[in-house]
Amino acid sequence: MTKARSTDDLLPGPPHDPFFRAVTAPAFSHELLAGLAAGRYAAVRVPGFLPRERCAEVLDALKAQVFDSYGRARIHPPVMRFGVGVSDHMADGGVADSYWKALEGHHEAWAGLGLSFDPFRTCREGLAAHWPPGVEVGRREGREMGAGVAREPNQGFQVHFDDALREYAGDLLDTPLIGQFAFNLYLSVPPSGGQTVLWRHRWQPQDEAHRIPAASYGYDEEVVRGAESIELTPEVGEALLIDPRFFHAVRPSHGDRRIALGFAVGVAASGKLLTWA
Ligand SMILES: O=C(O)CCC(=O)C(=O)O
Ligand SMILES: [Fe+2]
Repeated sequence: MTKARSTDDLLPGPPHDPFFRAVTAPAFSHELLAGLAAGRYAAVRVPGFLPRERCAEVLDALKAQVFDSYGRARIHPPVMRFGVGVSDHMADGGVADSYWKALEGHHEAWAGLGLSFDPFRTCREGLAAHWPPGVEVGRREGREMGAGVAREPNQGFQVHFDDALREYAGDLLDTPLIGQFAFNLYLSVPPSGGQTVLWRHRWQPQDEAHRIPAASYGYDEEVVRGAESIELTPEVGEALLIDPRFFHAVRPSHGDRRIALGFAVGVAASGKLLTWA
């Protein structure tokens, strides 16, 4: 007979999946990246990933800019952004020419901030510092994708998942992916709200009944009812890497702007990390 190991085991409560957990660490170690890809973790947090002064430099520059909004038919409530994301340029399961055109303006806009460093490069380098296959910005038909965007979901992100395999017909990048992550680096967080919530639920066909409305990226929260969840309150300078195939959401912010640098990360069969936005 097995003995209960602690009083926790004696208390009635919802069963817990020990692999559905967020770990906090001083760096993205090899073990953590491999564990996130393998499904041993749901999220990895690295507080202080970007030093305060560097966060402030990017934030101050961004605050002087006018943010754009994601396509409002698909993203509601609206999410503001500075920079170009491919999700606004999807066409027939592929990438519309408008994406490449928009990227030119994106490069000009980011260069116009006059930053002393390239924040997306710094994020990539920190992400892959202990990952020998390395990281680079992904390519499609030989052309380099966007490196990242600044996103401001002050009214939150609806419950959704991200999976390039399901969003695009064929491979989005020139290299097929065997795993995917979503990277966020928080530059400004509100005093209340703004939590990132992850549910231990991956898309299944029946979930489409909860999509709101037909063209939206989001699902009614009913879709994750009863699923185990993790709620994370981001801190300035923190980097968060999640498995975006778990349904996730961002709660509305109160009292200040919630601005994060973000990009998608794919794992190629070679192990190389490939980013895009
Ligand atoms: O801002 C966040 O914390 C998460 C945003 C999100 O949906 C993602 O990175 O895929
Ligand atoms: Fe997402």
